Amino acid sequence: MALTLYNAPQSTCSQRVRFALHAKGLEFEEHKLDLFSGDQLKPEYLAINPNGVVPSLVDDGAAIIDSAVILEYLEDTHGDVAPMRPADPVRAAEMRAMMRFIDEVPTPAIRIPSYNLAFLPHFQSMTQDEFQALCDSKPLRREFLMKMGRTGFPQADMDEAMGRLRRGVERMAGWLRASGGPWIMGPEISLADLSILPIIVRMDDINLGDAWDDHPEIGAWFDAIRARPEYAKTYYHGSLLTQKYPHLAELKTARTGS
Ligand SMILES: N[C@@H](CCC(=O)N[C@@H](CS)C(=O)NCC(=O)O)C(=O)O
Repeated sequence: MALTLYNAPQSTCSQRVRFALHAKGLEFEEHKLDLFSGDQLKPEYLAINPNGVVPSLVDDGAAIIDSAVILEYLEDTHGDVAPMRPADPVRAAEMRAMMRFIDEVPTPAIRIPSYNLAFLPHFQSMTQDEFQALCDSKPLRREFLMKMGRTGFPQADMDEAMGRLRRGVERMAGWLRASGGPWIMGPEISLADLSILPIIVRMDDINLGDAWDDHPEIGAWFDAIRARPEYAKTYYHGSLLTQKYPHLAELKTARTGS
């Protein structure tokens, strides 16, 4: 079985899938797309993923798209190695409900500060016509980009996103307390942990890590997942925004001293 992953180092959705592939010890060919050059909108990639986003996994010629779908697909095809979905259907349903919550509430929210704090300059030098053409070329993110415009999301959108991120953090802390940890569903790591991982990493990276100052269970979870060997493989150099955008690194150093 030949696996090919189309993804981007800093893409949060890609990071979930990289983590799962490494956790299962699967060999895969990695294609890194440059999302700001528009690799994801080229006809040859749209033939794989008509949504024009990463990640996509191609398994012996079959294209599997959407990170949550890919995570489930890897359980279907490689569930015998490092299983991350409970065998009991009720527990599996609980996990899927957590994944849906994560994809409804914090996942869309993290894009707002990410774009405002890091990605916005990529769009600011464009003319309005160029920017509109870019928006129109995006099958999934046209309206999102238009809302951002070339001046960034307004404060009201940032506040709303922060509220959603805080609700995600609260819910995660509740899951960890209820399960007793160390993972969201208890003693075994599951797809729920992988789903929220890139959000927690991104929040920490862009200086929003104080959102769990009152939730030591999240700090302990974060330490535990960072200690796993697949974490370092997933977050290779260049995967964090602070590794690409020096102003974010300076902000973080000023707050945490590290
Ligand atoms: N629901 C999709 C969302 C994928 C997505 O939004 N990917 C972003 C990176 S995290 C992307 O490719 N953006 C490219 C663009 O906006 O043009 C998934 O989970 O795979």
